[in-house]
Amino acid sequence: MGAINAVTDLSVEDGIALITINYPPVNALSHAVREGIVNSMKQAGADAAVKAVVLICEGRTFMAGADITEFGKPPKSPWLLEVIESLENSSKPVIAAIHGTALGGGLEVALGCHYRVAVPSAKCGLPEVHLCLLPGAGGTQRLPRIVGPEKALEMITSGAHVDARTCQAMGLLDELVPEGQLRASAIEFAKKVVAENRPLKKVRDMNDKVEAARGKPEIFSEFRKANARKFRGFLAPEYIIRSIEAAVNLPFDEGMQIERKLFQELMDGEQSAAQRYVFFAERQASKIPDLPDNLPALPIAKVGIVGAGTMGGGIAMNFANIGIPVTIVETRQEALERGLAVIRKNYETTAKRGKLKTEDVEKRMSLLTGTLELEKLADCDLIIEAVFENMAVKKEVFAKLDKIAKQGAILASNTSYLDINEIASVTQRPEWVLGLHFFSPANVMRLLEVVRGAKTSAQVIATAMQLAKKIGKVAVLVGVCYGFVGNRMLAARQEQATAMLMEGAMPWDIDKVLYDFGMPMGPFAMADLAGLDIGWNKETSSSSTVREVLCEMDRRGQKTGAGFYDYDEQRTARPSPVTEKIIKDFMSKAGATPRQLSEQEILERCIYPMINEGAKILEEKIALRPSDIDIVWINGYGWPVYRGGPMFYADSVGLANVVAKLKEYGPKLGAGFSISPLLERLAAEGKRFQDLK
Ligand code: T1G
Ligand code: NAD
Repeated sequence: MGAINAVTDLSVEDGIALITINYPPVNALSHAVREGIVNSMKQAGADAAVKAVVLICEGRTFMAGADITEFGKPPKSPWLLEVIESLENSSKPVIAAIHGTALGGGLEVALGCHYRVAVPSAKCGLPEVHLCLLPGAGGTQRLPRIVGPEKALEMITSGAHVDARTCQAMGLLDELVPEGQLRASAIEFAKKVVAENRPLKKVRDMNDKVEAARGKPEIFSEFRKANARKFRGFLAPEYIIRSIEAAVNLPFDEGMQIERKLFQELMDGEQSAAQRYVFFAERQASKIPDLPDNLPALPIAKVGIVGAGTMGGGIAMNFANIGIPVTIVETRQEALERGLAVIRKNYETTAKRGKLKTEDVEKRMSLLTGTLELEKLADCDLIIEAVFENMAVKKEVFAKLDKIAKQGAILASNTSYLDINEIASVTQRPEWVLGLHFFSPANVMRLLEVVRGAKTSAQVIATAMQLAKKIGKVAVLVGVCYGFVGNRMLAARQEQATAMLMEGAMPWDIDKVLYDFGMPMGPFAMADLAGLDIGWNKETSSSSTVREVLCEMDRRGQKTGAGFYDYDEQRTARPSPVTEKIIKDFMSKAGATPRQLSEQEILERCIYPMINEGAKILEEKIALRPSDIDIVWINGYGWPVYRGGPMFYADSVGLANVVAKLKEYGPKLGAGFSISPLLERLAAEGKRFQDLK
């Protein structure tokens, strides 16, 4: 037998044919892999000595799906459906041997096999929803036949990677075999199937569970209702539900046609194009051109956090979650206890939701040590400062850390806006200083802006980028400027949102437009959540802005039950006549005449200046690539992933349109506003940000 093609090998052992796929990094179902399987099945089928077939993969994982890099290119036969038919229609038993992650088309291939065995560390999932797709090779028709429609709805709309034991319990896997013995165990399993003359279990023919759900439309209507908020704006979940409905209500082949039609509609849609762009953009973000690939990361075995406030606590949890001991320093015992209590409460809440075992709560808490002595951080490998956003306070802390911390310790600041170079300048080791900008809540938000200072060393950056992945963060490398990437662009949006209040729009008008666009909330609801008094000083307050007046009236946001909005006991926001009057007073004092702003104008004046600021950030090399900016906004500010991020969105509306609108709004955008030369050039050349290399 031997090599069928460059990525497929066919061998026979004791009458069992082994089709072995080897197409790094994740054995994606490229054309060559598909061809390899189909041709191997033909050969194995024709060989009388072959009694059964095992499909297995080399490398770190079973097939992790269709080859996403082939999407949008002319498809080549054999299609995935042909591959699956060649397996399912085999006259000899076919066993899928799974390790790593059997995902998407990879799991669909396994569902086309008659039996599935896996090692306990394996996971299975249909994550196509994250690409705004649905499993288009029978996944929505075969999975419900095995696990039932309810579980299939959960699994496919969440795209979750389900552990092997749970998969076995659901009937998705026939047997778990010992770790490291997959190949031999799969062969033994195949021999057992032959010896016991077990049937060729075709999933397509397993109709009990779907028939049992027939005539129960409430399964789907209740699922839609229960997830309406979570699925808001996303197309794929509804398409998945409809496809599974077809699996319940129609014969297999008709259901497959519905699945195919729905799949193609999604594949041809804007949302999938955006989410596929984001898939690769997220992976691109970790690639730093001027960092040697093999630069080893420094070991981080002990972490110190300075400040146990809103951010310090959440940051500490990220490290305790992966077993790294953390020492947290505060100035007062009361602040320290409050900070540690918040961490325990967060863990206990997660445990109550069944997402953490009680013993793990204690294990993680035991990794946290509180102290009032900065000196206790002397042997830390990494120290992250999260004290007040005040340059003098931060410089004082860094000057002390410079004397206390061991040589080779990385010193990081979680500052939201301040100059990392200035902070580093108070130390004798600026090459060990950088910004690690987490987002609130720091134990939840996936984004980490890694801020490279002028003197930060390559090894410190490499260590930070790799550590981010270990703590489950998406790291984006950014340069030093006020507010880095995310907050700098946010300021451009906030400035316009505030300006439009003086033209006739109310906070709730502006928030509605951004909410309908897909943001989790608008700028004013967000300000109320964070607290209107961040950066506000009672002593110097002079009623010069709407925000100041609100704070002076003790309307400091959700925490005081009122801010831009009024809040009831359930913290539900309602437009406030108080705020409306304050705004109208400001307008009449300014002699401004209110006018009706269209939703289109509100949207463009909030988003286009952000895009323009993004272009300036690229000009100044504060960000490496436009897609990094998109990853910042999707993972740090709730930009809807199905719109690809502000720079991708700009390309989708057309840079020439963005420039034209910015020119049209001109003076309304403020005295200091100017259009980025890069944006103007690309627009004039009919190019996109994606064309920037
Ligand atoms: N196609 C092509 N390349 C892929 C790929 C795929 N499916 N999956 C991963 N890669 C590349 C990735 O770009 C990166 O490349 C490298 O592999 C390592 O990935 C009909 C239509 C498998 C859990 O959605 O979730 O099947 O950057 O950095 O963190 O129904 O990759 O090194 O050059 O993410 O260890 C459904 C997507 C496809 C799974 C591994 N499948 N992949 O995670 O490594 S749609 C998916 C993942 C489909 C059918 C439909 C993860 C992973 P590079 P990585 P990782
Ligand atoms: P916070 O006021 O909630 O907490 C700061 C803590 O630092 C307080 O508990 C204070 O007692 C402590 N502290 C002050 N000086 C100290 C010192 N010398 N030694 C030890 N502890 C000291 O503030 P926060 O919201 O956690 O913000 C902390 C930093 O993180 C700021 O730079 C902020 O800009 C940044 N940040 C905040 C957010 C956010 O949403 N809150 C998001 C990202 C970054």
